[in-house]
Amino acid sequence: MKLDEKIISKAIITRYYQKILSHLQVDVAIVGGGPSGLVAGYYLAKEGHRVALFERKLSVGGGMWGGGMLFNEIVVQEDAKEILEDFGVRVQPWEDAGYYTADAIESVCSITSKAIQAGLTVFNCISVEDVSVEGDRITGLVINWTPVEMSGLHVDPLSIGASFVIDATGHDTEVVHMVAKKAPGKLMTPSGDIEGEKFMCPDEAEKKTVENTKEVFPGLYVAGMACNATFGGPRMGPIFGGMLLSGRKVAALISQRLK
Ligand code: 48F
Repeated sequence: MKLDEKIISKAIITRYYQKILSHLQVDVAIVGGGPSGLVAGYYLAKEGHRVALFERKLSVGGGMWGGGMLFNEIVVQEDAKEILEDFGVRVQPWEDAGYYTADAIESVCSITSKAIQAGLTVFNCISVEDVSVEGDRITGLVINWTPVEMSGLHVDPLSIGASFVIDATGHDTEVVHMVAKKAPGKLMTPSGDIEGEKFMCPDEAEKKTVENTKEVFPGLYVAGMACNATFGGPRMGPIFGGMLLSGRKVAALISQRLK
């Protein structure tokens, strides 16, 4: 068979077009493809919800690829181990002290692969630049190609409708910032605005990340590092359990509301 570049191009364009068209309205839109966003996407998709994840970069995985300071091993604590095992990631106990290690590359690849096979649709190289709000509830996202954002081209964005949105953008908690800018004082935080991340304290940060995994504005939830940045918990240490537990918790909270 002689390969025809026009047929190949048509296949790529048509399939992508079908994919994006079928996700113009979703149950849950996740912003950020780090560990918390991917884990949330997996558990939501597994429950049968229509879920799209938008990631600014070419590759998902966020801060997980580099383990700690580019040593590409991750550490999780006892209660997060079963989440890695749900994804088929091989974990090894560390000194029988309740810590476990896993290869960072295997973790990102296995979590991503299982999440997509469970039904999560990932749109990479797309940046969320704003949100849609009707009344006092979030109703969707405003998106654009990352290269458009990077080059500063004057190109209008497009919109995606969502019943729920998860801000899983990490330290920068970008979606919450977008809401806070246009609806000052309206967040479900103690001050009504973003509380900001405090100094590093791994033990407290892990607990607070899970505790702070909740709704911050009607229809908008936070997961992962964005939780402490929004609600004022400490910065994490080089441990990933809280991210995984937060992703699973936000999926359970939203799933409950979608029922
Ligand atoms: O930072 P990131 O990995 O977030 P996370 O899930 O996990 C944090 C851990 O990696 C690590 C830790 C702390 O000790 O355990 O730091 O909370 O992933 C966030 C992802 O969001 C993307 C960004 O490129 C990254 O991959 N992102 C950020 N802003 C946007 C976005 C945006 N506006 N639109 C699309 N993607």
